[in-house]
Amino acid sequence: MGLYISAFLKHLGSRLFNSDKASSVIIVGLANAGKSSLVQILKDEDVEELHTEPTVGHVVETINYKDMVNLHIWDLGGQDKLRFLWQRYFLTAEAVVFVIDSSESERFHEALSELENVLRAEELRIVPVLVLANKQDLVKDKTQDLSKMFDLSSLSDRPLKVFTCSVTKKEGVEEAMMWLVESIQRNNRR
Ligand SMILES: Nc1nc2c(ncn2[C@@H]2O[C@H](COP(=O)(O)OP(=O)(O)OP(=O)(O)O)[C@@H](O)[C@H]2O)c(=O)[nH]1
Ligand SMILES: [Mg+2]
Repeated sequence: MGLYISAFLKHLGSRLFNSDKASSVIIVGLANAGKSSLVQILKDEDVEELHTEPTVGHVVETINYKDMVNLHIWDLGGQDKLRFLWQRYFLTAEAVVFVIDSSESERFHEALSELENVLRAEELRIVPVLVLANKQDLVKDKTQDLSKMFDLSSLSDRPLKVFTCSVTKKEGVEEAMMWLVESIQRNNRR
């Protein structure tokens, strides 16, 4: 009997407070930046080896992140011919992760221009944007500071923050994700 009551209360609580609801997060960025690799380690922190193929269209995963929040993660293909598809996902997105390959300085300009397009989208006006300067393990210039180049927070009043990380080394991802989860939760309370 006690079990039934506690299950009922849990169900009631989740209906009232919507705690089972998954927040939609879109992951975008140029091809080969490490988006699908990121999803793999979010799904399974203990995974030893990452295997990815270029994403065509989208791949969606539902993840319970650290027992804190359910995330519907939309991993979108970054090849230039596929980027026009990103905007289809803007309307339902509650957060954006924009991944950059920090070792590919010749494509920073292109990445920045795509990030600006995302920030200009009306549907995403208030959603938090996490910029992940990935592949830090490949960066030779240790003075490189992408947090200035890719920090466009002065142009908008939404939560936007740049974090450095290496997805394959599993460094820096957790801190960045915690910021994102807290930003989503703060937005949902508004
Ligand atoms: N050295 C290094 N390689 C990484 C890192 N993150 C991802 N990679 C590698 O980068 C390559 C591309 O990774 P993906 O995750 O498939 O890239 P993507 O952004 O999903 O690419 P598209 O699906 O084409 O848009 C793979 O070989 C990954 O192993 C990292 O932090 N460091
Ligand atoms: Mg991919």
